[in-house]
Amino acid sequence: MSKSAFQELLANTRRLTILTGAGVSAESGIPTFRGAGGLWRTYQATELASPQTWNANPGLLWEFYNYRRQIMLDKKPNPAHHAIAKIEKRFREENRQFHLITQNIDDLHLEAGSQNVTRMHGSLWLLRCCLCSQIVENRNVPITPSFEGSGSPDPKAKQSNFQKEDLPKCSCGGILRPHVVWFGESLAIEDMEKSHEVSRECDLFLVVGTSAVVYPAAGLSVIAQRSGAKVAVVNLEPTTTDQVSDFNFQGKAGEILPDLLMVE
Ligand code: BV8
Ligand code: ZN
Repeated sequence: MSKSAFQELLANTRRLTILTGAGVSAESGIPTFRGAGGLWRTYQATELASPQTWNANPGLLWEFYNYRRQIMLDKKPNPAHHAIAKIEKRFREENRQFHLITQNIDDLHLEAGSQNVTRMHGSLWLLRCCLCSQIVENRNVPITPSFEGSGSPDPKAKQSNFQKEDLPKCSCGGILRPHVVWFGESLAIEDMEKSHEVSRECDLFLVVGTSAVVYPAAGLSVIAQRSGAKVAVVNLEPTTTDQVSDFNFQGKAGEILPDLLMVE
């Protein structure tokens, strides 16, 4: 189906839900997971992001996240993030429902002005105490002075050897970890419930820049489609979501979305 058919549908949509993945931040210069950028040193990002790695070597995992926080310092929202924030504003002004579900932890959607956002996998800028579970915002780069200059993705970079005293601490004395969802960890129940609700109840479900490999996020488009929503995909490449999609727009999100959502 064509762009004009999509735009006709968008004009008559009462409830719009958008799901984004790493591809929406690619044009901001942030490496995606499964592209070439998915490697850090000799590890796949998906191998590192696990409680097993944390328990075995919290210093290595903090090096990885310290690096990802560091590369965010000069990154900005791109036209895809701005288009999504603008269509939300239009829906709010026209009393129509909008919700954004993102798998990304870079917070660029918030920086672009998106408000109704569920960050299913957490945030690079939130830390959680392993002892008292307190969640704190923390924008220190490096995360602690011991991590100054650490985190190089170069496979030949010297292996980290951080001690507990090098790691960030909570006011209660506990060690602070990134407040992100690792593989094998459950999502926050309120995020799961909200994501399911807005996928079930929308008329139009727009999926932008995700390889649809990671669950439960990858299952949301099926929930939307089964609940009667139309599904649209914006991606550089074919993904499994195409099996349930009514519309498919191949290309860069930053180039497609401002025109597709008519928020030039
Ligand atoms: C869980 C945070 C219950 C950390 C991340 C079935 C049901 C339930 C669980 C599972 C299941 N099957 C398998 C599992 C386990 C696992 C899973 O899904 N594994 C995968 C690898 C098979 N899921 C979990 O563990 C989840 N937990 O379900 O709890 C449970 C509990 C115990 C045991 C079992 C189940 C937790 C998953 C969350 C993991 N955390 N991130 C961090 O970021 O460091 S996931 C990580 O991958 C990122 O969040 C990322 O967003 C996400 C998904 O990747 P994408 O965003 O899609 O990025 P990717 O690079 O893959 O693709 C980019 C796409 O963009 C590409 O298609 C590309 O073509 C496109 N693109 C690129 N440039 C552009 C573009 N498109 C448009 N424009 C461009 N310019
Ligand atoms: Zn604490």
